Amino acid sequence: MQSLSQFLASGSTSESLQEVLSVTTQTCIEISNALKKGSLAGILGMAGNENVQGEEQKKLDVISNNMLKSALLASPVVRAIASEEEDDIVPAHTDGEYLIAFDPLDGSSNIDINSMVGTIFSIYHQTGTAPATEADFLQPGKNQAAAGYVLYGPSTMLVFTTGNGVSMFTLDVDKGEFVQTQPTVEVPKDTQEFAINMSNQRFWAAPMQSYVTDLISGKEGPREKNFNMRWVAAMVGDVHRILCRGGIFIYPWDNKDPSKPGKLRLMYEANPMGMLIEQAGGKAFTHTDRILDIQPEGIHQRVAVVLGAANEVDTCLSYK
Ligand code: AFP
Repeated sequence: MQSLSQFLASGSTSESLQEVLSVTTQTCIEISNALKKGSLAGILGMAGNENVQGEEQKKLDVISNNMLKSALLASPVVRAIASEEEDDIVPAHTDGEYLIAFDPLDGSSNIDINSMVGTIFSIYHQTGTAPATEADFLQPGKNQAAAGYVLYGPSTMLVFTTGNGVSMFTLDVDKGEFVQTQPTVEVPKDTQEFAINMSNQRFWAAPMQSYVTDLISGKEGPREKNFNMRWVAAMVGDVHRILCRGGIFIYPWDNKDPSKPGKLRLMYEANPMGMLIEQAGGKAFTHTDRILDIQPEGIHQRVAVVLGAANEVDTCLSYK
């Protein structure tokens, strides 16, 4: 079994991208170690602030953000970072080559119940002669040079792509390094498992209501098969399940807050997960468009998300 550094060195990944991936994943190992200490380190609970999106920050949101921010800003190949927990982008080195957008701790409401959380990252290759600006980040997800996440679960796992398929790595805690445990990942085209927050059902648009009604009608309904439901409440956990055993994940538009086109963030969640799912043979859409084609209008933009098994995504979107 090869380590992450052996895997990267043996492929066509440029040295500078290897450096970004190595800094990001090493920092995630430190985040994983901090998470393991839990209450013993006094790091659970609220930080007492709100992020730019009006969400209360947990102490670990802030700690993870600061760890990634300082590690990435110190790397000479990094041009700038954007984080779900930062109001604005943070420029690093004008002659750096990479822009990194990240959600430092996705699913942070799971921390207090000792359940799954993760770090999601999205990397763009971009050079320039002036310090980076927000406009540099506003590129469609199809331009990503790499994307992935580190899942802090019973074991700590790294899942990423550089555009040549998806690989999974498991943290060897004795050696403090990621080791490749699954060289290829494929999402089956069909599924009988869906993930959606059912408590929002009454707020969804009519086509989504009809689609989910048909799923839960099971064998006796128009789909003529039973569906199982799972909801981790951390996208990173739900997408990991889909990459492991298939399924469809949906966070649709709803009219709870009609001003928001969805809950999930395009740059920190939908784009990196969309790239992973597509690289594993699945599909990733809003209710109308391919996620990776969306031209972002702002770094904290939200979108509706329907991703996973290709045929099931098609079926979901066929409801009008
Ligand atoms: P937090 O990081 O604030 O816990 O949000 C996680 C998340 O953005 C995404 O990872 C989940 O899929 C989704 O929210 C869960 O949303 P619900 O609160 O509707 O379950």
